[in-house]
Amino acid sequence: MFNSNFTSYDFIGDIHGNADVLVKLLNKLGYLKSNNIYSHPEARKAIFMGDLIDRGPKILEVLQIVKNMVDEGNAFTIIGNHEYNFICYFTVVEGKYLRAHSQKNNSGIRATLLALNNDLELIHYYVKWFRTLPIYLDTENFRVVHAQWKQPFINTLKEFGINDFSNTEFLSKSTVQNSPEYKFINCLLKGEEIKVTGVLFHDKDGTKREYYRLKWWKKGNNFKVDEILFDFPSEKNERSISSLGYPENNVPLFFGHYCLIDQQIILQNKNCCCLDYCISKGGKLIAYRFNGEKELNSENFIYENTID
Ligand SMILES: [Mn+2]
Repeated sequence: MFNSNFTSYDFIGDIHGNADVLVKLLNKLGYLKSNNIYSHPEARKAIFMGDLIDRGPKILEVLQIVKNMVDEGNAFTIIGNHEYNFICYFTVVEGKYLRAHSQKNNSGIRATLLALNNDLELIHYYVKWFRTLPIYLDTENFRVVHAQWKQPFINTLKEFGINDFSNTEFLSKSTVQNSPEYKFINCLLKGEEIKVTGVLFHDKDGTKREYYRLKWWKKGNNFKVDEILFDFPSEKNERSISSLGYPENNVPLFFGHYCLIDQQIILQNKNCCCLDYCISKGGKLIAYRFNGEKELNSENFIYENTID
């Protein structure tokens, strides 16, 4: 699927239903629409980081644009945690939904259901497609995962021959808290979190929690908590945290998920690049134009802002 001699890829961050911005970005990148399908005149290919759905305002249009490109061989997309949640929400195993239809889960999925007109046939059409999307891409020239590249977990998935959610048993196990499958999927699609006892964080839903998302791409032994954890309150905390980072000699890695709103567009590392700048909250939709370089270059970012 990925020829090692072909390296003309445009990696595109989390879209979350922002079709108009996506179209502007595709145009800026030189993709042209014909017969309702975007393609690049120089045969470049787009690679999406997942999280196509939820939030809005044009989720169905995003799905159509991306799926048409993928079906035509003009693009690839991996799965994000939002597509994963969507699959689980609509999959019943032993008489139970794999993702509870709780008030919180219902509200997370509402925009997508509205966009799909609550049409069960259309919903299951996309569930079926999402279940074919790779969890990660591991090629000779680059890698892609939605949130975190954790080599031992990838290795185990490879041993089991699993790289999507087409297997219902695996899907089902991945929803059982503290199972190995849960641990792997939670890490690759949502990223590791570190528990800091006694320091409560009020997340966006107002829930208090002690877990903080780790800036796992940083490498070192003595990080202060506020250097390496997202949203850590500015209280004094003496604890130090070590992190393995992403190996310097590995091929460039692209990921999304971390919603880097109000942050400068920078590379996390010379071979490590987050492309999620939180388009649904007034941020940007970002692409990285790749041509096979081993060391990434921040001049290769191309982006579009939210359309008011
Ligand atoms: Mn995500």
